[in-house]
Formats: sequence, structure tokens, C-alpha cells
Amino acid sequence: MQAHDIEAALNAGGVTNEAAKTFVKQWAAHLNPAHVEVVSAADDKRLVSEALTAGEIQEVAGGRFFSRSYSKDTARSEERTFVASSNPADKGSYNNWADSTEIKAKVEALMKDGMAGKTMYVLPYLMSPPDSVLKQWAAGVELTDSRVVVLHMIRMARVGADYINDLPDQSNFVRGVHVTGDLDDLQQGTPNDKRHFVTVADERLLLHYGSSYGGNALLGKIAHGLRQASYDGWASGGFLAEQFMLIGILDKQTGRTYYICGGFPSASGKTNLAMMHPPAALADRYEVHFFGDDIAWIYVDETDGKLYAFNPEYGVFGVAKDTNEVSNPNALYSIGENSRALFTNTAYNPGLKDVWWEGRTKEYPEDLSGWEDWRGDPISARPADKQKSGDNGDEWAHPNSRFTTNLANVPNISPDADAPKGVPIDAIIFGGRVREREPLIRAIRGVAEGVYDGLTLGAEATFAAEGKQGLLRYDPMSMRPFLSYPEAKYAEHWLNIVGQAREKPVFAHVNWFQRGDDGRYIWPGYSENLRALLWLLDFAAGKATGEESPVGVLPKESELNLEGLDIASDDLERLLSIDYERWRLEMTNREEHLRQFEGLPDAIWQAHRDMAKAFEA
Ligand code: OXD
Ligand code: MN
Repeated sequence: MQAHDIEAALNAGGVTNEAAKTFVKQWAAHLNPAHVEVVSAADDKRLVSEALTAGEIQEVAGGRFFSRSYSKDTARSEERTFVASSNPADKGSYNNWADSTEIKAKVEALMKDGMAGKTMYVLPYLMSPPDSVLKQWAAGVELTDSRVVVLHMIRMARVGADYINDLPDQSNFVRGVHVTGDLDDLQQGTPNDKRHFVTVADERLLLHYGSSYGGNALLGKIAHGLRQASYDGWASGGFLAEQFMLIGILDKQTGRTYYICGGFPSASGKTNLAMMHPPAALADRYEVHFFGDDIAWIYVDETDGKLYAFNPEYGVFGVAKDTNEVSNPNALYSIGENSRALFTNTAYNPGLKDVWWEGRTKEYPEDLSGWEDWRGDPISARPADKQKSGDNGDEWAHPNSRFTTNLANVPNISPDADAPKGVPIDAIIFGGRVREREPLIRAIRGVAEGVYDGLTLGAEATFAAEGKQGLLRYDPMSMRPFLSYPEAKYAEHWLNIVGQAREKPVFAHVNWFQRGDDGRYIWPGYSENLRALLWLLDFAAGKATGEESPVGVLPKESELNLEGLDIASDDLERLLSIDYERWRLEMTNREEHLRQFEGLPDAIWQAHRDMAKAFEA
């Protein structure tokens, strides 16, 4: 394309920001697209109809849509994700650091002419509520060659030229380039894997090559909202960007809303928690308000000294598996009729225009006709024993199949979701998926102790399968795949930010996944989880004292509101106590985990030593 045609396209799209125009022109020269088109959210209808005509998406009844991604491109690829900078001191244990000069040259070469014959979509976006106090870190421009990615971005971020035209510093936006690449020729998963998902953190530049799956290709969400923002928050000293859900709990009796944010490693129920309904017996008194299920930006307001948080996203990119009327009725509503939700890699029935995933209903759809699995293969063509086997590999929907929907569709969205300051945080919680050791909830006194708890967060999964029972895959603050700078500095930054708050939040660790000797979950979970959080708020207010333990304060049975809950007393006792032997083992594992992080602040080591010592007493 000629420079003047690109200029004309930018003008037609309403871009007046000269720095953005320069960025687009430079990359257009390198990527060589056939067309350039600036996108705003108002283009959704037209783009959906174009994508339907092109067969990139298909219709789901009730004004919703479905798409399949390439079969080797169905999840975030951690091993192909890099954080780059010009400073080798930015290398951490988990950030997969790369030298920015070297990796940029490599990715730029891979991207050369990567949009030939295609349209380059230009997406100016904002990762924050409009007028947010952290707005200066929130603007970005993503260039992408995928119309389906555009449809996701419109649901997940605020998209439109105005978000970059009115920037006080016109060049202050994150520059993102996404090139899908030839998915058949990327050698995914081999030693010659060509995929590169790079955050050049000290240049605020995102270069993603070789995928069109959401987690790799929606640059606003994870690359900007988490990796880049956490680096910016540290480099500026001003804020934290965390993979956290954020909710409000309204006590209708007092009229006060309490705000809780927290991190959970994947598949530990973050979306369900953020969207939960109170259990029936408590619904007259409490409401749970949704802010976000995946990202929170957190800072201290200098005027009132309080810790605030907001969700920078505009939508939900939720895991479909096991989403149903019991686990998450609000999620089902949010992807219901007229939501314009977009499903990815679920099972699909073109005749019925319907989608299905494992756990959507107890039984598989009775009549197999028309149903296609996530790869597009008819279920009825499978051997009979593979049609409804439930075995790994026989799933109808990909285990990481997703729904993408706008925040406005979530029925329990908070009336303060767009508050420019965010909301003041009362509690920060961490929760893993732990079979035996972690009680239902333990309150943690002290900021260093809370940060220590976050750094030692983890989930049992793969290691358990290898027979090392009880060993966690540690996932500090649930940020392991998104950490952008060294863990010791990350801990120090956490201590600084939360330390500045005049009113400190209470910390707690929760676990909804404890199992009995018979392997059954002993806590019912889902909406009942509210009971544990209400105890925490009582504890923070001094209305509950709990029982001291080496790992924090556990609720007394009498302090937990159990109205309307039928639970065996043995189970309850187990949920509210700890197994000392398992914990002693865990302390040794933690020490090894923390030792990786050279220069970890002494306050964190002290918290660790204090806990270890409490077990000796
Ligand atoms: C994730 C996501 O991969 O939020 O964590 O999609
Ligand atoms: Mn996430």
C-alpha cells in the first residue's frame, strides 16, 4: 500500500494521533498488508457479518457466534512467551527474559510481509475504565491480521480512535503487533517452533507471531493488561497489575459494600467466585457484585491513603468447561440470548445453531445428529465407545474452550464498575486447588505475611500425577505466566505499594477444594464460598476472633454462618483445622521455592521463618 492510502485509511478511521499514525505506517511498510482499516466497537455488526460470510465464525441461535481455532493453537503457550528488555537485570526465574535487540530482530524477520494480501486491522483501545486514574498506562494500539481477533478485542477492551486521540502525551500508548503467521507451517511444539510472543517491556512494544488463539493474540488482555502493566507499575513505582478477580459484597442490613480482590491459579474457580450468587439462605441480606474475573490494577490513592483496585478489562474470556446452572448461573446468563457472545472451540451443532461443552449439562446431548466436536468432526462418525466416553482426548469441546462476552452482559455487574478511582480494597485473598493441607480459609495478619502467602501460592496438579503428592506447582500471586521482572523485585514492589496504604487490607488464603479420604470434595463450593468471605470480613472488623494457628487464624465453627447449609460435622472439623505433618513438609518445599529468588526482601524470609518456627512450638 502507498503511504497516502494508509494515511487516508487512518483519517477515515478518525485517528488524529500523529504518533499512532507513524507507528501504523512503519509497520505497514514491514508487514505489507493489502488494506488498512481502523476499527471501533461500533463496527462490530459489520465485522460479524463479514466474518460469517467468510466462514470465520458461525451463528449460534440468539445472536451469538462460534469459531474454531487451528487445532494446534488452542491455548496460551508459556514456553514461547518472552519478556524482553535491554537490561539483563530484568531476568527473573519465570519471565523467560530475552535480550530485546536480539529477539526483536528475530521476530521482525518472521513477520516480514506477514500481512501480504490481508487486511491490517488497527485497534486503538483502552485497558481501564474511561477517565481512570491510571489511564496514562492504559492506552494501546493493536495491529492484527485476524478479523476474529478483532471481534474478541471489541468484547474484551474498549476499542475506538478516541481512546488514543485525546492522550495528553500523544506517544504514550502500548504498541502491539499481532501476525497470525502460516499456522500449518509453524512447527508448534518442536525444537524449531517459530511462534514468538514477546513483550518488549522497556519499550512498551508487544510483538506476537504465530497464533490466533485469544490468550496469545488479544494483546490488550494479557500482554498489556498483565505483563506490560506489571512492568510499568514497577518501573513507575505507582501500581500493581495482577491476575486477580475483584468483587464487592453488599451487606443490605448496613448498606456497606466490602471489596475483595485475589489471585487463583488457573482452574481454581476465579470466574465462578467473581460471578457468584449468595446461597439462598443469605440472599436476603447479601449481594455479590462483579467487577472482574481476571485482572486488577491496584494502587494507593495519595489523598485518602487507601488501596484501590479496578478491572482494566471490558469483558470476560471465560473457560467454558463445567460452566452450568450450579457452578455459575450468572456466566450462563452473560452468554445468553442477545449477548453477542463468541464461543471458541466448544462443540457445535450447525443445524441447531447450538454449542455444548463438558459439564454444560450432566448428560451429553441425547441426539448426536449434527453435533461436531471442537475439531469439526461429527460425533456420530466416531466409534460407539468414543461418542460419550468422557475420557481425555474424547472430549467434545476442547478443555480450554472459551466464551467471550462483554462485562455489560454480566447480571451482577457492580454499579461502580466504571468508577475512575476503582474501589477501596478491604481484603486480598489467595486460593489454590489443594487436596489436603489448606483449610477452608485462614486469615493472615501483616502485609509481609500476606505477600509471603501470595508468593507461595500454588496448585496441585501435574506434580501429583507424577506421584509427588502434596507438591505444588508454585504460582506466585497467580502471576507465574505473566511475571515481567524479577520475583525479588516483585515482592519488594508489593511490600512498597501495600505498605503505603494507611488502612491495610486483611489478607487470607482460601481453599474450596479439600477432599475427604474417600476423594469427595468436602466443601460444597460455588455460592457457599461466600460464607468463608463473610467470616473474613467479620474477622477484619474484630467481630470474629477465630483460632490462632501457625499458618494464620482459622474460623471457629460457631463464627461461620452456616444457615441453610447441610454439612457433616466431621467435614467441617477437617475444613477448619490443619494437618501439621503436611504443613511441615510444605515449609521445606517453600524454602526451596523461595531460594530461587535472589535478593528476596528480608521481611518475606522473616515471615517464612516465623511460620516455620511456629510449627516447632
Ligand atoms: C488465562 C486467561 O490464560 O485469562 O489466564 O485466559
Ligand atoms: Mn487469566
